[in-house]
Amino acid sequence: MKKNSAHYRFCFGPWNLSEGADPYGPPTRPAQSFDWKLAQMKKLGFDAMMFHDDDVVPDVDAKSEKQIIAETRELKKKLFDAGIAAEMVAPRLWFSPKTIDGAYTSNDPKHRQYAIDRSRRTIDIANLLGTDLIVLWLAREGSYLRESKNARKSVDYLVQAIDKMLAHDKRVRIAIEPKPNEPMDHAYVPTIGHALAVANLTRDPKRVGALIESAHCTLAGLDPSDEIAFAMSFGKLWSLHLNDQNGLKFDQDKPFGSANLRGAFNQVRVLEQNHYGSRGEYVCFDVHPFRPTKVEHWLAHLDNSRRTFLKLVEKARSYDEAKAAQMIADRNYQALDQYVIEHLLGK
Ligand code: GLO
Ligand code: MG
Repeated sequence: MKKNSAHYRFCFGPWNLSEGADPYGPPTRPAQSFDWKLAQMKKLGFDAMMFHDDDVVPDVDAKSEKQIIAETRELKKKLFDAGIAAEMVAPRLWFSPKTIDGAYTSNDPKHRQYAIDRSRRTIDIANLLGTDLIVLWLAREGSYLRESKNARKSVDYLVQAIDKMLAHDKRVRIAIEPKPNEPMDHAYVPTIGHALAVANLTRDPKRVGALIESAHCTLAGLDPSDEIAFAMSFGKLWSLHLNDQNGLKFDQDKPFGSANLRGAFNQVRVLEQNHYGSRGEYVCFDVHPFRPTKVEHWLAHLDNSRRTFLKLVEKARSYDEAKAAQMIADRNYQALDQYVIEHLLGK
């Protein structure tokens, strides 16, 4: 295998230092300030932070343009002083009373407009932070019951919204983060194939790509490494949320490699083979601490995910491609299977 000389750069978001609340119980760790989170990121030696618009400007809907600019500049200075880059900004379109029944695909035209206006503001925030990447996790674009929405029209609404964002800024790039379910019963853009198909309908398909999250692929019953390979075939993998997921349940956001180490190896291998990171893309971990995690162990899920990733990079680089090729040529997949297992076990 051709060695990937690119040095990987790592990223997480403020929400990944979460407090442990779930639908059945309250937080298990006290909320921390942004400054504390930034300091932890520095301590861990990560390179970049990803943001929701309201991670940058809390309560963004209630603020004037002037205030938004001032607060974004203030945060930009903190990032600069810490030597941390802003990887992307995502409009948080799933909290507002105006997005209860969907954002870009709401049945109410006023609410669709709200989603577009907020997304344009997100682009302005991203510009001030020095990133051209906007991530769209389409949390509420789907349905709880089929008859409540028009799935055909929803695709038009999505394309129209993305077109407005592309027109707002000539340089902006949009990465769609597909997820098949949760919070919706079914989402309109469940897989990377759907995301790229939607991209193709927009006014500038070159500027619309994708972000893959391992757990979301698993929830769709798909293999994350194949999804990564698919997006990379189109040159469209612009960001990555590595994590893990134990089968078809609620979205678990486990540490990378925690549930399926071999699956994690295959993700790293495909990233290596296709030189992920060579165009400046970051490896982001969209992971959360297990709920019982104590305050003193609060950073471990991020540190561990990166450790696992880097160990798997070594495993991908030391994988004996010639030996594997012989087994493949001989159609001896039993031997290939055992080779992979023993390689991962360190034999
Ligand atoms: C949830 C998503 C979420 C997004 C984030 C950025 O399932 O993975 O964490 O990645 O909001 O848009
Ligand atoms: Mg994610």
